[in-house]
Amino acid sequence: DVDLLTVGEALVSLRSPGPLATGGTLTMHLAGAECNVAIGLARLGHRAAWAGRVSADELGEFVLRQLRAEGVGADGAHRDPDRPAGLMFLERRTADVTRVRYNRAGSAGSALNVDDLRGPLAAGARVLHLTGITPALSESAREAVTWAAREASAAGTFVSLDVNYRARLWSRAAARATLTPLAGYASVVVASADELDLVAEPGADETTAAADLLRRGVRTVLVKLGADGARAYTRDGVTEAAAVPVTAVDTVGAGDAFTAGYLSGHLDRLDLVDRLRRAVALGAFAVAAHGDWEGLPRRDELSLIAGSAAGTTL
Ligand code: KDG
Repeated sequence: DVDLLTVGEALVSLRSPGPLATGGTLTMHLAGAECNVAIGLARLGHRAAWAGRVSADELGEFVLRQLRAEGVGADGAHRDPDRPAGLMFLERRTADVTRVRYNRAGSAGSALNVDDLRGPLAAGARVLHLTGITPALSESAREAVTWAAREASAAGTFVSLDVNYRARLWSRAAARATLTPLAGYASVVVASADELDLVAEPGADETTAAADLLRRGVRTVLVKLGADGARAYTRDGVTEAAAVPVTAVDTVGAGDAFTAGYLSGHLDRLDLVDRLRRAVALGAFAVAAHGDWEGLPRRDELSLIAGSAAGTTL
């Protein structure tokens, strides 16, 4: 069995350095929140696997090659001959504003279903990581993610859920209806402050939402605060971690990196403070480099920015 299994949609991300409407050069990258987390863990030496549906064409091949190149197990990937790859365009509209556009309706990834996940789940994993993106993609994907969470939690597997609300995919009310019960299967729930009420009562503030989740069996509620670091709620109280100060060049993927760092710490059996330290360190690596995951560290690189002075290493 692997350390971490994650399931979701792997996207082909096409990045434009300027306005999309004027064309020009696009660069092609693997994206998808769950893939980002799997890569973050694999870079740190954990055994990570991804399961989902990819198109049966060159784009699907690209996705699988990227995952394998990063050491992520992809034996649980199904090649779908009938559906195209999900695409994401990232348009750098100004130096500070990046716009996202999806072409993913009806994609191979969105056709994920329960049967796709039976084999990967039966193979076993210490951690099952899920996000609130995949259940927004289709009815069958929602069923698949809910089924996987229920099965894993019943088997005593540590389930991680990153709320990851995507307003372009569904309304807050629809997200809440699916994600609130889903969070009940999780051992750790990761959210930004404005996502917490999607897994609790509408309008619940941070403390109330966290208390509610802990009452429902969640062991740790992690609130991502960006440049302000993070807060963790457990039965023992609240623990805070400051962010690692870096020059941010691209915040896409920062949340996934944070989650990967936390789960790496969990797998290494670190205590809460050190799990949070690794989480904010990975978040810093992600924002300090372009790309969703390209800048994530190998284990021997962790100390490069974690509290050490920036500069040239001779
Ligand atoms: O967290 C980064 C993700 O948002 C990106 O890789 C694409 O999964 C993605 C999504 O659906 O937005």
